[in-house]
Amino acid sequence: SGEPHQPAPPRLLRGARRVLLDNWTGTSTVPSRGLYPHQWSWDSAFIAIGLRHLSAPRAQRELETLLSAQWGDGRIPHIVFNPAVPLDAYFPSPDFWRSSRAGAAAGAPAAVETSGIVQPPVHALACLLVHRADPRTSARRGFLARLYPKLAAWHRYLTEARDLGGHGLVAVVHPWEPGMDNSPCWDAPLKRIEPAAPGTFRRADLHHGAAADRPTDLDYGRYVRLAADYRDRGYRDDGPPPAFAVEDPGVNALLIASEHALAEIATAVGAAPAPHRARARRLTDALVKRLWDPATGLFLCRDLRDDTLIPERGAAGLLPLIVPGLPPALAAHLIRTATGPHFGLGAAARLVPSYDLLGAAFDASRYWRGPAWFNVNWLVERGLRLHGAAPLADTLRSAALEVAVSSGFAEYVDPYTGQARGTRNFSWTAALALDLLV
Ligand code: 9WN
Repeated sequence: SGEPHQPAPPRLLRGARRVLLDNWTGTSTVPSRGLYPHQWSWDSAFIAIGLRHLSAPRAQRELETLLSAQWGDGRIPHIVFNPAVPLDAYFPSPDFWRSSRAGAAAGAPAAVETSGIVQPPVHALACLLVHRADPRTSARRGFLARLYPKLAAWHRYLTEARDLGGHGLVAVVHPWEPGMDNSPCWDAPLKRIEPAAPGTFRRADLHHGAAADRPTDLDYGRYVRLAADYRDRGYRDDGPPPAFAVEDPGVNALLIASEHALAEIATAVGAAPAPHRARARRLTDALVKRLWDPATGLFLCRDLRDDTLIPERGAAGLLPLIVPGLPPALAAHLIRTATGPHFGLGAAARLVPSYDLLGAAFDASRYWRGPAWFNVNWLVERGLRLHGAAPLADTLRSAALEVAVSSGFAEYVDPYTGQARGTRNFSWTAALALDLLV
């Protein structure tokens, strides 16, 4: 087509605004109208980061809606269900999770149905950025003052109930929790899980996406088994260790970045920032000690079932670049890894892939097994800037803006060609492009 190589910013602005307006429900934003018709936890955080440039009150509302579904034990559920959406529009639906009954002992809300697992804690970071976009409106609405105790309870849940290994890091108990569902990093730990029988559940995602872009039926069988087992133990984190328990560098890096943000928020509301800074330092030490792998120059996932590092290079291992207190030598090493043959930044790849370009399991189309995602690229872009690699950040930023527009705000893209994969008009793609633009 006669597409100009460099998208005109007005086109990007118009397109991104349209996606975010179309996907707004009145109280929050759906990730996509067809494939994901409810509210997702880390999507809402990324969406709010972009939405703040269009409407600060709306961005505040996005996060308030999510946090109003917080459980008594502090967890923020990964999905908040919209009761107006038919049950068969998304699987697993509220009648699978049964949060208000199965999660009652863990403090699941009675008035709204949610899932029972979590997603990466980007929320405090998002709240701070949303506040900064319009501090006056934020102060008038008491935005930070109302959200601070909720965010503190959320981080407490993660660092206490979810420190399953007892080594000072957060563990995930389901592949949906780190948000990178079918990453090859989960292949080995998932092998131990007996999949739910194919006839016992009905996927809804294949009505909206190409099967080759999505996880397999076998993956889904295991996702269902793990989620049902967690539900059947009342979503409790004490008791026998779960069958799937992994320390993920992305989740922990985002928690650390959010803990630093929480220190700023504490200061803004007249609370003490020091405990948050201390916790961020402790988490950073544990992250380096438990997950840094000098041989690959990357952070790896640690399988708690046998306490070993999983020898797969996932993009989550680059996300500690977002950590302000990362030792400079490690940051430099991570940047070399990002620009090397496995991730191809500034070289073979247009955008940072979700998984090792040279890995045996690499697949340029299939979801988290190779395609480039815009939230990952936004985080890497921010991290490069944070650690003094501005020219490389500029290169990545231009590529991300170009591909966001040319792909129709795709959910993910082929990391080499930028060709659209998954669903289109995806909210966080639009939101984060907007944030990179302004
Ligand atoms: C399961 C909503 C979510 C994202 C995840 C992404 C995908 C869900 C699914 O969509 O996961 O939570 O149905 O595949 O992997 O990161 O938050 O956009």
